[in-house]
Order: sequence, then structure tokens, then C-alpha cells
Amino acid sequence: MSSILVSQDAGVLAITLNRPDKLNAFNPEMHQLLRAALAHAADEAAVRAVLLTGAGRAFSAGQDLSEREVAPGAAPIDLSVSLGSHYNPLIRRMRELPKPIVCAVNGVAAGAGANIALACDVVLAARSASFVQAFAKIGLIPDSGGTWLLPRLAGSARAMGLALLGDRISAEVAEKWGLIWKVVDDAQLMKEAFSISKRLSEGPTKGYGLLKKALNASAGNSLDAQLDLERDLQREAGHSEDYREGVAAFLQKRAPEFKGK
Ligand code: LHQ
Repeated sequence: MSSILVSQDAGVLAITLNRPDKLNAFNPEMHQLLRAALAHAADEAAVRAVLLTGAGRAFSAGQDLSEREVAPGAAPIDLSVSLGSHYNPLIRRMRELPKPIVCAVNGVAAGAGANIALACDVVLAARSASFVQAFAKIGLIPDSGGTWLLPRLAGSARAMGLALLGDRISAEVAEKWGLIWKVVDDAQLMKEAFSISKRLSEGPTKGYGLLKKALNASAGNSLDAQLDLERDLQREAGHSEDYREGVAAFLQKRAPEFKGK
């Protein structure tokens, strides 16, 4: 059984973390397959949005702690190897993907699993789902971008509390604190996540890629630098076919037909 399931429906590439008996905990094979699926999403013009979810009762429990590579043994273990070869390239790939990634958090998202979910662009969570910054419980620090994302999404007081206490928070609290886009009733999660993904897959893909770039850069930029970046990216957006189509459709009072170009 493959640890990642990939299927395409219209312009949406659905990727499912598929180690349900391990709560979709990450091992090297799962990392490799997930990165390959995201590379395919980046390269294939027919893919215009990605939908990421988990099989079974969890989204992901983060790193598989029973894997030999990360188990503390007699000699000190170097966890930077795992971050450098797996988690960091994954988060970079996700944030740099010039197409939107929707996440349907179907159950518990713990450790790196939580931060991988939060690194997606539009995060929906089932009402019964939960998020745990489990790292401190095993003596580690939030990784997979957690120390960068949490204060930006929820503010530093909540980020620090989440990281230090490692408490499990409900999807509703995650929504209230601004960590995610929206909570959805369990039975509606996949329907709604697909509907948003499909809508995004029919949008101005090039413009979406550029706006992701702008928003992701904003956290490290002054207003001055960001204004320059907006000017440069808007130049590119203005050269897209979809910009022409969007304006033409607006003036003709009809729905636009974006091609993603
Ligand atoms: C697991 C796991 C798991 C293996 C549940 N691994 N089996 C990066 C670089 C390098 C190294 C280290 O880490 C990282 C990043 C990280 O992600 S560190 C953080 C790793 N994750 C965790 O610490 C979370 C550990 N899991 C939990 O806290 C709980 O299992 C959660 C809150 C996810 C779910 O709780 P429950 O719903 O009560 O389920 P459970 O605890 O009973 O787990 C069910 C089974 O899954 C159980 O196995 P068993 O054989 O007893 O049924 C767990 O041992 C197993 N499992 N997480 N990460």
C-alpha cells in the first residue's frame, strides 16, 4: 500500500497521506512520495490546485517516532539531517509552489503534521479535528516552519503558549485564533474542501502564484520593499492572459474563463 495516494479530478490534484495505522506519521518514503507529487503539481499545467488530506482518523502525527533514523540511540542523534533532507525541502516546496494548496485537516494534526497543515494556503478543518504542537513534550522545538508561522498566524503570546505547553487545541480554537481559514462539519469537510480547490483550479493560476509569492515575502519585508515587490509582480500579472480575460469578462458582464496563463 502506497503511503501517499494521488488522484486528479479536473484541475485539482488530490494528495492523501496514507499510513492510517500510524496516524499518517511521516517516514522517508512518505516524504519522498509527497515531494514527488508536489513536483508533479508544479510541473503539470493541467494541475491548477492541490488538495492535501489524510486517510483514516488523523491528518498526521508528524514524524514517525518509531523510525530508526530519528530514534535516540547510544550515540547522539543528529535530527538536523532529517530536517535538512525532508521537512525543510517539503515546506519550501509547499510555500514556493506557484499554485494554491488547500488542506483538509480530517483529524488530529500533531508535531510536524500540524505545521505542514498550517503551511498550506487555505486550511479547512473538520469540527472534530485538533492541532498539537507536540514537540516540547519530547524535548524538541516546533519545526517544519512552526516557529516562523505560529507567531505570524496567532501572535507571539499564543505561539509561545502553544509551543511550551503542547496542549491539544480544537479546530474551533484554531479558527478563532486565526491559525486556519475555517472549521467545517465533519461530514462536509471533503465536499467543501474539494469545492474550494475546484474553484481555485478554475481561477487565474498565474496571478495566484504571484500573490502567494507577495504574501509569503511580506513577513520579511519593509513596506517600502513590499511596495517594490508588488510593482514588479503586478507587472507580471498584468501581462497574463487571465488579466485580459478578467477585465474583458467584467466589462462584458459575464463570468471569466481563466486559462491559468
Ligand atoms: C505514533 C505517532 C508518531 C509513531 C502516534 N510516531 N507512532 C522532525 C525531525 C526529526 C525527528 C523528530 O521529529 C520531527 C518533527 C516531529 O514531528 S516531532 C513530533 C512527533 N509527533 C509527536 O510527538 C506526536 C506523538 N503522538 C501523539 O501525541 C498522539 O498519538 C496524538 C496526539 C497524535 C494522537 O493521540 P491519540 O488519538 O490518543 O492516539 P494514540 O496516542 O493512542 O496513538 C495511536 C497509535 O499511533 C499509537 O500506537 P499503538 O500501537 O499504541 O496503537 C501511537 O503510538 C501511534 N503514534 N503518533 N508520531
